[in-house]
Amino acid sequence: MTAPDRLAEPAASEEERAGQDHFDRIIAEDSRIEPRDWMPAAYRKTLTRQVSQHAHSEIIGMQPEANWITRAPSLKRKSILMAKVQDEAGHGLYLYSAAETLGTPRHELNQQLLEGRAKYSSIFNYPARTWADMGAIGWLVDGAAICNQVPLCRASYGPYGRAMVRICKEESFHQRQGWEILYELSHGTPEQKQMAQDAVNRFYGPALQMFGPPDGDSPHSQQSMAWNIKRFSNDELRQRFVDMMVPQAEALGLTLPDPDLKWNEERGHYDYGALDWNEFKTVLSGAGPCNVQRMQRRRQAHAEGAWVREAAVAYAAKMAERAAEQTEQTERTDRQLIGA
Ligand code: BYC
Repeated sequence: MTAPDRLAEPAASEEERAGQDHFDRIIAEDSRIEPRDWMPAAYRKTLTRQVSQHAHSEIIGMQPEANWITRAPSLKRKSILMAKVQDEAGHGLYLYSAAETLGTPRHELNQQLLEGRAKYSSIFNYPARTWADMGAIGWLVDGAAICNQVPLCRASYGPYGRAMVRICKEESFHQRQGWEILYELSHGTPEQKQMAQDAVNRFYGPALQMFGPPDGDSPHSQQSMAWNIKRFSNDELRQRFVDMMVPQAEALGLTLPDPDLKWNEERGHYDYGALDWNEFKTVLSGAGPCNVQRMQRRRQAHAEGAWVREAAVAYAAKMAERAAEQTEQTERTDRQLIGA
């Protein structure tokens, strides 16, 4: 454990001291913290923030792709896209479940999103204008998600790491379907190839910003890395992503929209041009191209789903009542049998 954290949270009681020692040992051994283990309040807070923001991103992230389900160019494409959007809903559910184990109920996390108190990934505030955008989202956005999320499978918080394992497997399928859409388009007519290139041009920069602000402007990174939540810094993962995407773009026959992209022999990495961090800040402040639309749609879907939640609660109450009646009946029969 880092010294600043110990100073920020002095362990008061003997129980807390023992808890902190246990926590420090687990982190030092690169092992896992589980929900019932003692953990520093700041660790719980940052994880609740990160995991719930991640869950919100999955749920809001359904919107740009759902937009194309009715317009997919074939039945096969439609069913693949539907499965992908459904997967994103599933990812949201695993992540809300993992976040809940930290003590904040799901309805409260959801409320934070609906009231604009919680963030979700900047990338989902961009419009999906053409069918090629489904390819670019799959290839670039899910590609960035894999790069960012594979290390999270080793996050120190057990429920989060375990949720990420399954999510990453599904993300690999998502990236391949995006790649395949772009490959078909870039090997189709000149217009189709242009459509693919245009989608890549629009999504490449925002995909690089998914990794978060540059390390020097990232308030949470240092502590999250000391706690083994994040395994690599934002810039390290961004670099890894660029290095991974350059040969893939070549194989697709498309170009990445960055005139400064160049192999640097000395560093053993690609150099890349500056990103537009003002645009990133604008999107985070709620003024991106689709922020208002995304939140309106989410609030509308939440309101329209009220009857489903009410029905689920009523069904659960009915089942509990039946189970209680059955237990009572069994006990009565038992008492009769033993003549009590
Ligand atoms: N967009 O100190 P930093 C997906 C915020 S889902 C918006 O670096 P941290 C997919 C950050 O939250 C993709 N906000 O923070 C789904 C913090 O704000 P607060 C989502 C961003 O947490 C459906 C502030 O900026 N992936 O791929 O150490 C279909 C300072 O940043 C962004 C995850 O959530 C951003 N891009 O690092 C298809 C992965 N970047 O809370 C695909 C898990 C930063 O202080 N999360 N912020 O107000 C993470 O790995 C980390 O939370 C981040 C940020 C790397 C995103």
